[in-house]
Amino acid sequence: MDTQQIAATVAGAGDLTALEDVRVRLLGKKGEITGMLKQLGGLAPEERAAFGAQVNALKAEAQALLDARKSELEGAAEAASLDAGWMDVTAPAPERPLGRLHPITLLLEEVIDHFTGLGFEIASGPDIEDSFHNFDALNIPKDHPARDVWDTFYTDRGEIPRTHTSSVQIRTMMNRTPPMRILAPGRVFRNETIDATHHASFHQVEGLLVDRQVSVAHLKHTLETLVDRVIGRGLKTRFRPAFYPFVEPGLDLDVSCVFCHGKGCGVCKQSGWIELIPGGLVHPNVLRACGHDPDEWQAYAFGMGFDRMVMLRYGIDDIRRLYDGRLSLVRQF
Ligand code: FA5
Repeated sequence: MDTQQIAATVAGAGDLTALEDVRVRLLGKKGEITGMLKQLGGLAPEERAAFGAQVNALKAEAQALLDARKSELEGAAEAASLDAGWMDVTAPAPERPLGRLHPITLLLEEVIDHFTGLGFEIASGPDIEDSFHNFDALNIPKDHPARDVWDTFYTDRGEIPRTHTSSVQIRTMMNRTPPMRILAPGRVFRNETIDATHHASFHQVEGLLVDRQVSVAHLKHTLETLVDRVIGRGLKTRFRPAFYPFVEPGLDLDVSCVFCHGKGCGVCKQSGWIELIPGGLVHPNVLRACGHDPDEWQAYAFGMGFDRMVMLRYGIDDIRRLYDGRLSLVRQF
């Protein structure tokens, strides 16, 4: 075996395992070069020195070739593993679709922001009410025709999915001592036929302020400021007398129609005005039912139909669009 044969055998080892086999075949205990060294003992003394030097040189060369091939193969193995685990840390992250807030939530956040800035606290009450909080304490006695105005659902146990957030007025006034200012957003339920402006489950936001010497002027200012800051600057407003058993006097705030700017259109039924927020001064009977002396304390209250406010603010002409669950709506905000 000569240097050239050894070089060819070593170069032919394709990986580290094959190279180890070659090493054993050449330099192992029973390897070919080891075998040649073993033959030294059988040689004549004059041949021994020359043959010994030749075999040792061959052995050193074989070792050098094995070492060189080994580091070559190790380098290639390392490069392959780096290639397999390569990662571009500068590559942009895969895009994840972002959620959007529903327009009801968006406007509610603005309204809450506006009222908390005026010192109102956020209050809440249960969705399922009893007759006392939904009707009786609000000056709507049993068998009074006014009860029919609210198309009430009843559960099997006679409980009432609340028909308005005015029930929270009662819960608040019964549990706190005046003065107080609260805003109570929530869901309400009515057995109504669903159309473009009516739903059977919708939102109201109740406002209540109890203090000394509260007058309609305070309510008027509060509602006008709300319309101006939150619904739309420059909208005209007007107040009309209205009847709600739990307020006296009662009124409705109308705004000039945002769709036709007061000229008259289908949405405002050609009147140029849209009824927006009912309210009034809390009836003395209601204050008394909650344990407050109406001679000492007065209150104003209002109850926004919130879905309709959202529709006006964002130009949505059908209440059903707020509830049909289509992403095309929320993607616009
Ligand atoms: C009430 O519910 C009174 N509790 C409001 C109130 C509070 C008056 C405090 C005085 C003092 P009304 O039934 O009109 O009132 O409802 C209030 C608003 O809810 C309406 O102006 C309207 O915007 C909205 N609304 C009523 N019914 C529906 C419905 N089916 N779908 C969507 N919005 C409705």
